[in-house]
Amino acid sequence: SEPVRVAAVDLGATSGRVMACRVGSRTLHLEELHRFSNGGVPVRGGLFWDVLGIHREVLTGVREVARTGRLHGIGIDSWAVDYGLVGRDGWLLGNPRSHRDSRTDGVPARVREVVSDAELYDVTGLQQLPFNTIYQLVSELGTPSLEAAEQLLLLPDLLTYWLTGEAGAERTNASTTGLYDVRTGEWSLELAKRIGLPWGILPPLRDPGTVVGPVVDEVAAYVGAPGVPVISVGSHDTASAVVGVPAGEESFAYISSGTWSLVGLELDGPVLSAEAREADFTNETGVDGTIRFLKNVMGLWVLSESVRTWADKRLADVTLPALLAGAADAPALRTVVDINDPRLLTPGDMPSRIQELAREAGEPIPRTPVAITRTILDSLALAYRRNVRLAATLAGRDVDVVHVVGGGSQNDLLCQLTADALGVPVLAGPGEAAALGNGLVQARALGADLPDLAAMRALIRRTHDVRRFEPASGSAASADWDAAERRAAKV
Ligand code: ADP
Ligand code: LRH
Repeated sequence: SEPVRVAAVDLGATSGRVMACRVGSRTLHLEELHRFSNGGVPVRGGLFWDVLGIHREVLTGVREVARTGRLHGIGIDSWAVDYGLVGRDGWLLGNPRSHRDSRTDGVPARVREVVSDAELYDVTGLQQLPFNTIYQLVSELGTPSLEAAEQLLLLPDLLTYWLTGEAGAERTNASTTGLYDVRTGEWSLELAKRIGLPWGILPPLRDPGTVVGPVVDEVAAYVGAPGVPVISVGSHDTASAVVGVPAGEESFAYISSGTWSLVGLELDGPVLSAEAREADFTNETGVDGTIRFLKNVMGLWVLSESVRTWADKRLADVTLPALLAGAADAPALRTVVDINDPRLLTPGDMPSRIQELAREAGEPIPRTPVAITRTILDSLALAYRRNVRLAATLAGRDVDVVHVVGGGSQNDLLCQLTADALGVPVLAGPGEAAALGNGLVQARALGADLPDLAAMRALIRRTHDVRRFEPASGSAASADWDAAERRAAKV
């Protein structure tokens, strides 16, 4: 069949990009045509997204794709859980908040008084993250905007609404809200009613891979592409990234490594056992009815926020390449901390927080940017080790290899540490797995012969290089990680 060329819009919490993705029967090509930086905007104690700015960047990028060739479709994925509220007249009510805003402090405990954690997990299968949409909404109860809200639109759905005029909720992202029944694949209206949320604002659900509609006239005129369809993709960036994992027949775990690290397995159905709940694993819905059984690990956010802090202090040589080169030569596993400590969630002076965690844990305190960088990477690898092993045990699976995708797959030191920590090979790349997953799902909706995820992944393997990291051999290496794990467990 004819190759298709689509715009894959992939919005991360630290950067957004618009790619031209060309998909043929034996070819798959990604071209980055627009990239912009993204981040929370602090105002009056709140942390917001500049959503109109993001919309404008999306339009700029899509126009660039249209200017440089044919444009057959547009698909948008972004980070999960955050949303805008839309009023009766269709206008956005207020500015969407970032999940790193502290307005949800104490809210999970209030919800727990009405619905126990066990009941909640049994319906939604989600990790208890304070920023899940359900908690953000509860924090808004009684506010003028929630009272006036007619629809809740998750961020990629909101941007899709502005492109097409069609409101809806794409399933992979809906599954991150805490209001979605992971077994039935529908909103849990009963849950919403029990905690007093206005359940009528939850829009109709749609599957990834359906055509939402053509762009509205104003968008068509701006990008110069009348009638081009917007296609719903795995609109949760992690769902698209997992589509983009170039796995074959092997028993694999994945780490979608960006601002967050999402560490887990692809399964056919959810694991809702008490053990999975106690281990705080999430069951998010993937493309083609799969389940993403994973743990949110704090991720490279801790490093990027540290770099930002050092840059603000005008410290010399604190660029990422210099820090990583230094960290590669620093002593291994000297200091490990609990990288998932909730104090690392909000923006701020990350290096001081890392030092504080080390002090509390009785670990040597890292003093220099390089030492702190090494502590972050060792601690991330340790968290990957713990959670890949936990996922495998909880799901009754083996793991022979770990695929790392996303920006973090370019961090050689972290990939090697991950292989060493787990004692299995790491396959790193593609760095833009989410954009590939986005483009492939669009291509299929437009008629490409990609019947299932296996076919999509085979095409990625054929067209993209993957780098292999072998684990360090020898019992001394694994004994070091065992000892570090015991130290971390005492934290
Ligand atoms: P998101 O989509 O969440 O914004 P990305 O997938 O773009 O995140 O990953 C961003 C992270 O990837 C950065 O914080 C950085 O740590 C890492 N990264 C990106 N490029 C490189 C590189 N060339 N070398 C090392 N790390 C990199
Ligand atoms: C990664 C991600 C992750 C969510 C978080 C809010 O970008 O979507 O899967 O938990 O952002």
